[in-house]
Amino acid sequence: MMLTCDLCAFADCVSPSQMSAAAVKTGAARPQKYLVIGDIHGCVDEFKALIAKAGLPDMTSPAARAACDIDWTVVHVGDLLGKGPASAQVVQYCIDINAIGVAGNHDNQAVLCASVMALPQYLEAVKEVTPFWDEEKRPLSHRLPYAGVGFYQAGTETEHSKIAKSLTKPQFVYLLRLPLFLQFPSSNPDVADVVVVHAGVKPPFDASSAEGLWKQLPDWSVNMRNLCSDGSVSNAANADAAPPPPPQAGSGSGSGSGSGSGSRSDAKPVVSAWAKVYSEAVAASRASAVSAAAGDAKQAAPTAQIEQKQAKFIIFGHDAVRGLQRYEWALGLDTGCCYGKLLSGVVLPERAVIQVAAAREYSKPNIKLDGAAHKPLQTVASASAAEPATKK
Ligand SMILES: [Mn+2]
Repeated sequence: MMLTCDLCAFADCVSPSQMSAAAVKTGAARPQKYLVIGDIHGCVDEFKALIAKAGLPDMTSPAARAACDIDWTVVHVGDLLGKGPASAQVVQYCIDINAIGVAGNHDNQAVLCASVMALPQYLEAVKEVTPFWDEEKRPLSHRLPYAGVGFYQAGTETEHSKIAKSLTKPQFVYLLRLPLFLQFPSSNPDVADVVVVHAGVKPPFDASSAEGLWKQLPDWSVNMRNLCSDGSVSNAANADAAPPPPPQAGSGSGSGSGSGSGSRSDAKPVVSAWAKVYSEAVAASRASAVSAAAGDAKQAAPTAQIEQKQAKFIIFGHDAVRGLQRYEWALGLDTGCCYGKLLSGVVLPERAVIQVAAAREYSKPNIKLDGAAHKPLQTVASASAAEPATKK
């Protein structure tokens, strides 16, 4: 059954109200759906507005949730706090609606500050999360999945130390329990499983294997934005805006082939959005597996099975400069709400993108944020809807 969205103009976008009606018509058991939301950064009003716009019931009310014909879960991609007006309120609302999510670099900054300051409510939270540990004698924060945070000097006042002081014990418990990755096994055999991470992954990424998952560094999970042609990771926020290196005669560098000759020390490696590289690598790998299977079914079948099992659709945030990033195998949801742009979310498994505009600019960006990827979807005439990635 083909449905079209009444919220935006995207061909692959189906509004939750229509999905709800479809579910009732088929008489299926109450379907489970997720609303995955990009970097909220203290924008509590837009957070609530996006949930309402997506058609969810009052998620703070167990009765309203039970009465809904869809079993909804709200998911965030991290960076609940910082930059915006109401950091603690966003964390509290996540608790109030049982939202799940992953740790972002700003969330980690507040936890790090609390640890350095030994805030009483933070120490109480650590006792609850790790009852056997005496945080005051042996600070545990560096052993939790919070690598990659910036340095905080004891005794100084920073944006994140102020936020940390405003957080309660339950809010610290919530932050301390945020994982670096979440994975949703797809209930639809034709739709890929979903992985949620704040910043990114470094390919090759095999989320179906514990070994592959833990080869990812926590630093990458919360901080990375780019992959370089020499294979290294870069956190730069404005990599695309940087002028390309001057062409070197005869070097053939900068072609973007990804091979990365890297022989010239004065030639900077080509930098790409990690998600673009990841998505293209997954697509190419699956295409070659399929063609190999056609050529020699006996030999290639195991390869095809591995590709089918490993390929994950990755949803992430952390990259307000690039804004909405739609690739075949990845979706970037940080559309700079705290900078006065948009808060974006996606409904799973349908992958309907839903957005609300920020009420105002809460924080001044030191970077340029006015590309097509920061405008509401329905006004982006040239944008093409990415086809949902399939397991086939
Ligand atoms: Mn971030």
